[in-house]
Amino acid sequence: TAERGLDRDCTTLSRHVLQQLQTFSPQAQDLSALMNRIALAGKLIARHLSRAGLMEGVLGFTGETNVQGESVKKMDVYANDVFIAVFKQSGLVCRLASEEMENPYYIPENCPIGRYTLLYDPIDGSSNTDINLSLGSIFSIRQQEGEDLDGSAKDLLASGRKQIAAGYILYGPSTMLVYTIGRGVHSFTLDPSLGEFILTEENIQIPSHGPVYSVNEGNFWQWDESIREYIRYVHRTEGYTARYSGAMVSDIHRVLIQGGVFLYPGTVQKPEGKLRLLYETAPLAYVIEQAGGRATTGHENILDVIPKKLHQRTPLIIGSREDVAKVESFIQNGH
Ligand code: AHM
Ligand code: MG
Repeated sequence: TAERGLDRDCTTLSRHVLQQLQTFSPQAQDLSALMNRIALAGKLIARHLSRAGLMEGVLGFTGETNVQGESVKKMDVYANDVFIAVFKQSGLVCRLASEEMENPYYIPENCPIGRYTLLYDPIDGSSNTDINLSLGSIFSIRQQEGEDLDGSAKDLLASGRKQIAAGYILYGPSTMLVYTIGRGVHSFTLDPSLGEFILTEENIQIPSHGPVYSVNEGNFWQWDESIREYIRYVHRTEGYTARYSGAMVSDIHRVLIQGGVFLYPGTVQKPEGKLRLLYETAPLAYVIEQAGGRATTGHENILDVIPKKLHQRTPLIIGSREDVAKVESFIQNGH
């Protein structure tokens, strides 16, 4: 059995970023360094997760509630702090904004020169934490626009088209990193003995249609009738299969590879749904669009949505072109 890493001449993540940009331009160097830092955060979190059950005080809730009104887990705090610690030393990032922090976190020592902002969800799928199931981290990088002298970070209230890199880390049986810098989507697998993310697949293309539909059907009576109608259509049509893990990074990763659609629609109580635009839906939309798929709120391309606030939520319908179009047609035309 040949080892993939050797077969492929061990293309590491940082080398891959440089190769894609085919240049030693400052931006190529910056992006390579930024991706390297994200990879380091991923390795630290993966290591912590793999031993979580063996350590005291690592799992469970902190007893606090975050800005979103959700109970915070110790793992959320740990992973949030890992990203901060890793980017403090990067020199490149002046601000970080995440699901776990009400306002952006500024790194003053990086600010005059740090030209980038990192937006991230440190732990996606928090409900999987204490039961040893798949989790993720989601990241997005934007160029800082203007000086942000008043610390309002207003320049972040711009569409997902402003992302210069985005992706996710999937903590599953192995740890994978999937990213795009606008030149296709590429996946890497962590070789724990080398401590390196090694290229596993380049230019991933999502199938135009697939068997998977991934949605929390427990919310059925909370949805709009058009979403219920779509699900009824799925139920009476042959060839669909339901998959929903509680961590969208893993569900959307499955959809990326096998095709299909992931939905988190609005509900009666939360018309905008649950997921946040800047560090959840926009980065995943960027990845899926780069792989030839689509992401929409049902009425607007996710990458065109301009948020009014940092933690704005959007409904999400994401995946294979034809499957997303089908859901859209139920929302817009009722069939
Ligand atoms: P989180 O970042 O707080 O974990 O929330 C995001 C997660 C998604 O990964 C997942 O698809 C969804 O929330 C599950 O929510 P629900 O239990 O409402 O279906
Ligand atoms: Mg999240």
